[in-house]
Amino acid sequence: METNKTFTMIKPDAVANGHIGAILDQIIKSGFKITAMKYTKLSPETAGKFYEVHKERPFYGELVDFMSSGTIVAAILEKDNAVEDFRKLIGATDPAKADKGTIRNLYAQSIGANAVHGSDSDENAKIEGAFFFSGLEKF
Ligand code: 3AN
Repeated sequence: METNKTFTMIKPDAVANGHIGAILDQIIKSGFKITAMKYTKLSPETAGKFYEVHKERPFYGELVDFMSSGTIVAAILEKDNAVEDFRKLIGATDPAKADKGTIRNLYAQSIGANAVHGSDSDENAKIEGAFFFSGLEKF
């Protein structure tokens, strides 16, 4: 299993609030290398497909609406122990519970509008990266 790559999105709340630069800066200064990046907007269909694993959860509709509500930045990140280290850097799903100085502590609005996504396993990092960046074998 790979352990050196993860996938992230800067979510519509953080993009709309002007935090792209600060978040990317924090990611890079924490030792991650950006190996692919895309500035884009998801349709409700695409957001629904991306979050299909959460289909049965009560917040699925809200999540899909939110993630297709504005521009996002999707990126593949590289670093030793990338998945785990990035989850630490972003903090808990609920920003009220996120450690001080984490990206969600600094920039998230709520448990739904929580500034950034980070893959939760190597397997999902691969699937999620391929969802946005196809045909880029070396990434
Ligand atoms: P994480 O992004 O920290 O891995 P998950 O996988 O539990 O968290 O949830 C995926 C996404 O669904 C979260 N990033 C968040 O935007 C949204 N979400 C999770 N729990 C809730 C909730 N209770 N209400 C609204 N949105 C939620």
